[in-house]
Amino acid sequence: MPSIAAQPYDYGFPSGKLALVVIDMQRDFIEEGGFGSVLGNDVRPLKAIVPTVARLIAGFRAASLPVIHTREGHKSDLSDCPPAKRARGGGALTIGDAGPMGRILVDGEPGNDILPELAPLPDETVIVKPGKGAFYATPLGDILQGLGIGHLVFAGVTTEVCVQTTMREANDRGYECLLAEDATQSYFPAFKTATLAMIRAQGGIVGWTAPSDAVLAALR
Ligand code: C5J
Repeated sequence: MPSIAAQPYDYGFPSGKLALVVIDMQRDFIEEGGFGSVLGNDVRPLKAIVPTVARLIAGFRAASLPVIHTREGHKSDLSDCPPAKRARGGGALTIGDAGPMGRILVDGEPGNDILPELAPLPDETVIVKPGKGAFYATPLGDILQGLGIGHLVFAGVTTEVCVQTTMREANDRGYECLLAEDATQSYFPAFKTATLAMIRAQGGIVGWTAPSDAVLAALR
C-alpha cells in the first residue's frame, strides 16, 4: 500500500482509491469585495496558497485520481440560508446583498466562482454547499460511495471553518482524512496552526497532516 510521509504517522492509502477535495477556493473568500473581505479580513494570505493548490490538483489529475471542488453558495431566494447565518458578521453587507462581485455567497453570481487558476475540468464534481461542511445537504457522500473512495486529501479555505468542518464530517462517516498543510489557509494564522495541531493530536483523532510535496511524491 502506498503511503504519504505525514503526521502523526505515515498515511497509507489503497492505490487508486484516493480523492482530493478542494474546499471553497472561490472569489467570495479570496478576492477583495467578497464575503471574506466584507467581514473585515485580509484576503492576501489566502491568495498566496493558490499556486500550491494548483500543483496538488495537477498531481491528482496526472495520477488519474478524482478531484472534487466545493463552493459555499446559497440559492438565489436564500431558502437554504438560515436567518441566523445571514444575521451574523456585523459587516456593511451580508449574504445575499449586492456586492462588487454580484450577490454575496449566492450560487451563480460571479463572486461564487472558483478562481480561474483552479477552475474545475468539465468532468470534475463541483459540490455547492449551503453550510460549512461539504456533506451537509449535498450529494457528496453518495458521490464518494459511488466512486468507492474511502481516503480523502483536503485543501482549501478556511482551515478552521469549512475545511475543518468537512474533515470532521468525513471522519464521522469513516473516511481517512489528510489535510495538505501548505494548501490550506486561514485569515488568522494562529487558527490554522491550532487546527493542524488538533487534527493530528491524540494519534490523529481527526486525521493526518502533510506538506503538499509529500502528497505529490506519494502519487508519483
Ligand atoms: C467561511 C469557509 N469562513 N469556506 N467559509 O465562512 O471557510
